[in-house]
Amino acid sequence: MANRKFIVGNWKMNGLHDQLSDIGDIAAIASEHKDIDVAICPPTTLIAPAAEKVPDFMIGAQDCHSAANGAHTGCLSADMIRETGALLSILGHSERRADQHETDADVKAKAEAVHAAGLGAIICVGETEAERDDGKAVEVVCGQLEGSFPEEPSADWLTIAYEPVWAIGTGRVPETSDVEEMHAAIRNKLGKLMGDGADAVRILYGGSMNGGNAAALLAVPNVDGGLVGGASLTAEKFGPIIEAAA
Ligand code: G2H
Repeated sequence: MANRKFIVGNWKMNGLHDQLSDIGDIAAIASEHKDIDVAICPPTTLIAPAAEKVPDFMIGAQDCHSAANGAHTGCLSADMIRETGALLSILGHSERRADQHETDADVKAKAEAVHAAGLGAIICVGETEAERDDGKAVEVVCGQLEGSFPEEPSADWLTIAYEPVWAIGTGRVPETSDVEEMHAAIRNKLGKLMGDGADAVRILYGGSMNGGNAAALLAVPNVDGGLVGGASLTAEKFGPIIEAAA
C-alpha cells in the first residue's frame, strides 16, 4: 500500500513576522487536502507564532541540538523545540552538514534526542555532484543513512529526505530514473537497517521541486513526498505542489 504523501516546506533562513500570513494561506490550502500531510518548517522565531496562528497545521523546526541542556551557546534542545509548538524537526540538511560541519554521528544523536522529546524527525541525505559523477551516489547516500540512523527507528516518527546537493536551490533536478534508483536503494537500505517497518517510512525527494515538476517527481515509485525550499515560501508557489501530491 502506498504511503500517505508528506509535503514539507523548509523556509531555511527566510521569513519575518510579516510572512505569517503566508503560513496561514498555506495552512488553508492544506486543510482542503486531508488525504496528505503538509508541514512548514520556518525559522525558529516564527514557530511559536505560527503554531498559535494555525493550531491545526503542522509546524516544524530546521535543526535541534542533541543535548538536553548545557553550555551550547545559540542552540536549542528538543524539549525547547517542542515547547515552541513544533511537532518535528529537519535534521542533517546538507547546508548544515556543510556550514556547521555536522557529521552522521551528530545527526544520529539529534534524531534520538528529537524522538525522546516526542517529535518527528526528517533525516536528510544526499550526494554532491562530484560524488554522482564518480558513480558513488548510492554508496554515499546509503552510507550517510546508516551513519545517521537512530537506534529505535519507527515510521511513526521517522522520515528520510533524499536531497542531491547539486539540485538544491539550483533549478536542476535529477532524471526521474535517477530518483527512482536512489529511492529504491534507500528503501532497500531501510529494510536492512530496521526490517519490517521499512516500507512505512516515508522517503521525500528534495532539491528544486516546484509546481511544474512536482507531479512527475511525486509519481516516482518510493517517492512519498517532497522537502521543498524556495517554492514553499508562498501559497502561490507551494499550493500547486500540495495539490500535485493530493
Ligand atoms: C533542498 C530544498 C529544501 P530547494 O534544500 O530542503 O531546497 O527546494 O530550494 O532546492
